[in-house]
Amino acid sequence: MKTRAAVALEAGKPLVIEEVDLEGPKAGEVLVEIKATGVCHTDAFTLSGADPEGLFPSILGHEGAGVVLEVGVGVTSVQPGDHVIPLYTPECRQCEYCLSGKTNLCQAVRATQGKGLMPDGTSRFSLNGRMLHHYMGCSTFANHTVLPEIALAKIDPDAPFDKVCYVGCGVTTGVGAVLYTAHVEPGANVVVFGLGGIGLNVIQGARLAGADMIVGVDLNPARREMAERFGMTHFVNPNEVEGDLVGHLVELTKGGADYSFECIGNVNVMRTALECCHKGWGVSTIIGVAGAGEEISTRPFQLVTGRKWQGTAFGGARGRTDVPKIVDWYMKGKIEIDPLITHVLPLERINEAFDLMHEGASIRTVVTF
Ligand code: NAD
Ligand code: DAO
Ligand code: ZN
Repeated sequence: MKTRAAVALEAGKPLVIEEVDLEGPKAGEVLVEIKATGVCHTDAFTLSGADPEGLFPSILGHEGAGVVLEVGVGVTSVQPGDHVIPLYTPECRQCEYCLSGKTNLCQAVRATQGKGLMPDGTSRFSLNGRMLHHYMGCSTFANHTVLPEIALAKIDPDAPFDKVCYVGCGVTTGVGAVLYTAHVEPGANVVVFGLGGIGLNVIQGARLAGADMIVGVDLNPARREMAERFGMTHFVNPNEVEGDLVGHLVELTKGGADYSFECIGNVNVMRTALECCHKGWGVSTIIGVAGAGEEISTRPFQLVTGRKWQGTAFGGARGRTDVPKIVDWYMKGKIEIDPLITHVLPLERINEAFDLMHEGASIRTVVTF
């Protein structure tokens, strides 16, 4: 079939809207009509050329929602008409990783997904006879895409596509980091570095967990209002702190954070996030993705004296199990999404979504088809 897609022909160039060819689903695969997709920093990172694993030409996008149109042989967990969210972290429930119960990093299709291919080692997309790579196993910047069955979360059919697409990455990453990775408990003190599309979801995750003090740290004072709406109790702008930021945060939290989260991708901030944690038990979770080749450092004595450093991908969420629940939380009003979607654009204007992101003017732009 033909479908409309925003194609990344080469690094550093705007996406180009094209009619591309899409082959139907093979065994274990599913054809999905994408109704809406968020545009995330990771898409921009790959498009910029800075992502060492970026492949071109490709169809980017990994934060979508849509409807199942057709299923391949052997598919049992979804059927045509089901509403779904594509998962860049699939959940096969059979691999060593899934069965361990210790991680959400299912490895069932990891090798081919990382090469921009479907599990059989081929691509379903092409343009004028030239193969186009899939992206993060999702390629949601296309009106139609094909995914492995294990990479689809079946969701409430009443959930609005243009809102819950954000659960496909940002919401789950932020809220999940608090609930599934850090396991924040009621009454905890939490410090969140970076109040963007991820950090604001960490804030609302901390509120959901019953955290007491929720400190937000951002250089952009314009982020304060939204963060307060999502549950932030104290705002710190590092530019307004005289002296040492770590000392300031330790004093504010009366001894240090029980939990901190780095939601920027800045290795210096990662260090601050660890060191502002409470001696003896503070846990710092890295969410931000640092630039290629960058490294973190601290004095090992920070760890010897009981602080813990960890990271999380997709908030530690097991996609097929947890994503439908998070959509339900949204539908029941337990979490908010609507205010975070600051811009909605048609596919033809998708490049403007990247401009808005780079200007810091948007929290999330959603593209509709
Ligand atoms: P964003 O740009 O929307 O937000 C970043 C925020 O950090 C902005 O508000 C900015 O003002 C603030 N900031 C920048 N430098 C700062 C500094 N030195 N001190 C304090 N604040 C600072 O980004 P986002 O969409 O929220 O993404 C955050 C990070 O999370 C990115 O690195 C992204 O790649 C990563 N991410 C990780 C996962 C995962 O599974 N681990 C998933 C999605 C995104
Ligand atoms: O299993 O080796 C692996 C890789 C899993 C990829 C996890 C993605 C990490 C988060 C990147 C940003 C997502 C938008
Ligand atoms: Zn698995």
